[in-house]
Amino acid sequence: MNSKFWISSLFLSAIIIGGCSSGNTRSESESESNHAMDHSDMDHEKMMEEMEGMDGHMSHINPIALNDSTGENELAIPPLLEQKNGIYHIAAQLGTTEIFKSVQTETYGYNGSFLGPVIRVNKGDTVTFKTSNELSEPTTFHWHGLEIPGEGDGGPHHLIQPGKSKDVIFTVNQEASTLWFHPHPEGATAEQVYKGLAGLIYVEDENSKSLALPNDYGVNDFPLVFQDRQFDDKKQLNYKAVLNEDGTIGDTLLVNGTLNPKLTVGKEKVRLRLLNGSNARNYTFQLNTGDSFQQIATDGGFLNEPIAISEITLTPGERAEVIVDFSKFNAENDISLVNEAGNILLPFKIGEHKTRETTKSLENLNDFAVTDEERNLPVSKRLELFGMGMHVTINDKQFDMNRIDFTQKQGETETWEIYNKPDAMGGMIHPFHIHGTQFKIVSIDGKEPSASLHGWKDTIAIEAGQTVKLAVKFNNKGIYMFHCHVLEHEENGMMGQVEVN
Ligand SMILES: [Cu+2]
Repeated sequence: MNSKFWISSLFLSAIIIGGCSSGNTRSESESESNHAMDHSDMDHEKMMEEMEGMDGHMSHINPIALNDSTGENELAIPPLLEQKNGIYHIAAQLGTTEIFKSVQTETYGYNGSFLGPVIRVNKGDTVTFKTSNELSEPTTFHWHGLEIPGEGDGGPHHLIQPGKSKDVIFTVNQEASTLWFHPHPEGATAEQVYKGLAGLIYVEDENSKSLALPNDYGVNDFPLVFQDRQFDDKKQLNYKAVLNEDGTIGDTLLVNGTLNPKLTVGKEKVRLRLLNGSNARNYTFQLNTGDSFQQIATDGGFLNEPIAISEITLTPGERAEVIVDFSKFNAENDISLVNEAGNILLPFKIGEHKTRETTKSLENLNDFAVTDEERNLPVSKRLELFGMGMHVTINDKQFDMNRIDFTQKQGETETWEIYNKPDAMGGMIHPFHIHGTQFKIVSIDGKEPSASLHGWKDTIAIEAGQTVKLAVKFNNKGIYMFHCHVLEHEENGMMGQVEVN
């Protein structure tokens, strides 16, 4: 299609609907669209100039639809990596992987050719992550969601050269949660993740072990890493060829690296730990039948009690844990996890087996609360996210490794106010992530967040025009990144640094 025509019609539709569109937007309220238009005049010319040169690449919408999973392959379950005398070995490696039948695709992985293991740690344990770089390029090991001293965080300052190793020693000091890890080298994060560097971290504690939750790994408790990819004619991952400055998306979904996956489950309650590990695509997860399921956890811990929902949106970097009760379905039912467009992400095959009795109710999972003190704290850090493509900024600045943008005292809670300033196109969702902390969402546009967000978070989807207030506390010292988790926005400079001392 003629790109200018496509872009101008897109612009026109942006005016008509007054916001970013279907695939990448959670809601379009009228106030939002009016707000977006207030800003459009001054930015209009600059944006139109940019769009002329953009070669049809725009991800204000998700222009590439996902293929349905045919369900022909059983979902891969990553190996569990447990400690041996407190030590975990984690190596970034090059390899080839048979994603498509009889085709070898060049990939990256941790302790293997593609993706990584699930690293399981226990609260209170002092552990050593022995990391090594067996790639032919520098990388880092970043632990997304982990409260860890800055020097072990694996941000862009912590490059490990090929053939080199680094030990990261720390004490696990946060509650049970599903975290993840991935590289974070400046300029190569998006490509390295795209090629397969990502894995999960499970934090367990006394609470998670005593609750009546499904917790048999790979039996009734499943990790699900969602990543969309665009393969070339030779079924290779040619990142530079498909790179989109506003977020690289593809037509092919891999779940745990499996193409066309299906998951065989018992006739029982099953726990799904969802990670949006994509570079840029958002997913609104639903059951094809419209049935509800229960959300039990956010990024950094359990909700206070399970909540019944019929859909949940995760932007890149975000996690949620949900429980689907398959005891009400049987083998004849055609049950799948689908996205907002109805694309089949993961079909389920329901067996007759049962792992355990599921009569125990699930209540009192946690005691999370936003206190009055946190609610009434004045704003001490203001951030404005703005722009698109190569021109994304935070407070009008692009990332500079030699600039500290903010400082904060260890153990002190501050209120961060983050505004996603719309552009002439309406703008897009920026998933905002802070390293080294789990924060609380105090408000979104002055209102209480939904029950789904009433828990510990490290990444929050901020829609165009929205202002969020977060209560942020760092329990460790060091330099931490904060950034948009659309990996191409991060690469393009939508990132800053806070020094905690
Ligand atoms: Cu962004």
